[in-house]
Amino acid sequence: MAGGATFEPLVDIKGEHLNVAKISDGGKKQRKNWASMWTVLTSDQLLFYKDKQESAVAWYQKPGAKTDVVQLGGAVIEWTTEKSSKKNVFMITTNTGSEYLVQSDNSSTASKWYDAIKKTVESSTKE
Ligand code: I3S
Repeated sequence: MAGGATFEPLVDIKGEHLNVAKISDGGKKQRKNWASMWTVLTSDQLLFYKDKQESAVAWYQKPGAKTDVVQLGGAVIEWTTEKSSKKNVFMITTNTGSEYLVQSDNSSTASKWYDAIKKTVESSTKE
């Protein structure tokens, strides 16, 4: 696939529906609005698509697509029990101050994504 290398995840993880709420955009608090998003991990980004079909076309080819691109370089990922009453919630804080809550009712699904994202954060964060 042309340009595939850029999108090759470091860890073997498939796209999956996760519950996502963006609670801060560049340091500006957002109203919490949980949505089920088709989530894809690349070598340095986390992509949230409205649905799986949307992920079939690269986001940069679809300006109108409701895709959120989370840069993982310099980000922080941590489990949280304070930001939501839901279980299995972790928060990603980007280096530009955006905050995303990510959740799955299935604890092993949540752990698998937490671990994969954490590894990707570490490998894509320059010292
Ligand atoms: O942190 P909050 O404000 O208690 O989050 C809840 C609200 O976003 C709520 O929506 P409205 O208050 O706008 O109706 C959501 O329905 C809840 O899911 C949020 O709480 P949880 O604990 O589920 O993240």
